[in-house]
Amino acid sequence: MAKTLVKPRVSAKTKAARPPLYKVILLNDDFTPREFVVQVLKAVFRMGAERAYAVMLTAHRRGVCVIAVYTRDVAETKAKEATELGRQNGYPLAFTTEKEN
Ligand code: TYC
Repeated sequence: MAKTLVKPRVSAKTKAARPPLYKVILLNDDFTPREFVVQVLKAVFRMGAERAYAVMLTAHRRGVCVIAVYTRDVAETKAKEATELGRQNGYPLAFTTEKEN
């Protein structure tokens, strides 16, 4: 009696590609008060006081500090919002975004 060959079904489900992530980077400057930088980090990036202070200090000492990674839209919106808060208060505080490798 001929055996019936049963082929296993191979799942054809394709997983959605993960969207690329973007870093938000804090840039040091000589004018923005440290306390103001900390306030912005807490307000826009939802950091606790200690983390915000540590991030501010890293940017102050090294020139830049990566704050967080988000999808492109979120990263760009937060960087813009945070930079705008500085402008509204007369400070040159700057945040940029960069695609993660
Ligand atoms: N360098 C600023 C000062 O000495 C403080 C500062 C820290 C500004 C981090 C920006 O991203 C920054 N007042």
